[in-house]
Amino acid sequence: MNQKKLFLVWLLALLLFGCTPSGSDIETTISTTETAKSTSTFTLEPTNTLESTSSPESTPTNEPQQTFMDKLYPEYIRLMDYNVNWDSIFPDNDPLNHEWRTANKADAFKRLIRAINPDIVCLQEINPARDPKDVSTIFDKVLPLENSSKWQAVIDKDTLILSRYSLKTDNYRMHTTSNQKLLSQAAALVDLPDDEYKQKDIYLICAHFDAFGGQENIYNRQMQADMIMHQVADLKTPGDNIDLVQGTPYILAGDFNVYDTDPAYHLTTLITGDIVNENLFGEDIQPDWDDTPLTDAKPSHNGRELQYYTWREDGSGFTPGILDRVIYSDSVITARYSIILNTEVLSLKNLLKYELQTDDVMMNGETEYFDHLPIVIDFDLNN
Ligand SMILES: [Ca+2]
Ligand SMILES: [Ca+2]
Ligand SMILES: [Ca+2]
Ligand SMILES: [Ca+2]
Repeated sequence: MNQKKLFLVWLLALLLFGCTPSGSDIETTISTTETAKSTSTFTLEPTNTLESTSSPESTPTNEPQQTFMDKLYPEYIRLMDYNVNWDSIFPDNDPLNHEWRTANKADAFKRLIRAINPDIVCLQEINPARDPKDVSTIFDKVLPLENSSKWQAVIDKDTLILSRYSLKTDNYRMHTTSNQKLLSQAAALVDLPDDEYKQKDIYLICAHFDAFGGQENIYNRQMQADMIMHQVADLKTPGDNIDLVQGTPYILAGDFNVYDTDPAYHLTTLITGDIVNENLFGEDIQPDWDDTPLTDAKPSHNGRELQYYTWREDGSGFTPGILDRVIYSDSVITARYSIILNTEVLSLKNLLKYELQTDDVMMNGETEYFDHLPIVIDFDLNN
């Protein structure tokens, strides 16, 4: 039993015996049980269901208030982005498990997607040899759709897009030449139901950029970003390979491997449209529909605006980092709720409410090995 479980048992015992610990008691206990966690800011969860610190003070109003993880309005589109760590979401005996698979998170993944209840999903580190149905059948079991509809899925290399709405890929894929194939990422138009969203759909690129340091990998990441901006230039203007209806919201999600050990200029490219390899991918662009930069959603752990890392492995020699991003065309779509779901610091009340377990986002809870954490963003299409 680790220290956190001991702490939860202690807290339960206090509640059972009717004692109410003062805030300072709790802080003291936490500071003594959490001293080993050098990079963790661990504070007590608020006692209400709203885990965010950003909400306004309670003002009487008829408007619904954001609570933790609940969609504020049903018409918001919820995106989940998650690097799952090579095929960890499949059972041990799955013959298609990737050779780099190290963990079995099959049950935890089911709990996470049930709790998050996304509309569209971008996953990375799925064995490229898989049929995308391997993943969509998991969603069909855990989050069955009405009218016997099925979850839709497309895969490109290890990146996979899932949607509860139909996905269009003809004329919406990334258009790479034969020697640019490795730069390709999963891409699809999410065809939202016209009766609810009129003519509005969402275009999603689900990316996994080259990993590790070194000049070659840094160069490859820049090429991948340039390639995506080339695609954005195409989708905005009539002709060439892809055309979107003017004002169609688009989202660039995934694991962009944004490290603090290199300049990570590829992130700047993805937001500002400054293409570096202009001889290959064309002139710089103004990526948003109103010719402004895009926006990085910058979610925080459980919406509390204290921690922002999306990857962490203590003892690896690397500091926790924001490797994973959700970047979007903010002129036509707004992120109303942005969180990194971290079950490890989730209040007991919300663990119980969402039927999650403390270690659900961990590869190894004893060593603070999270690998990547899931990101949840609610998009409002009415702006
Ligand atoms: Ca539609
Ligand atoms: Ca075009
Ligand atoms: Ca440039
Ligand atoms: Ca903008």
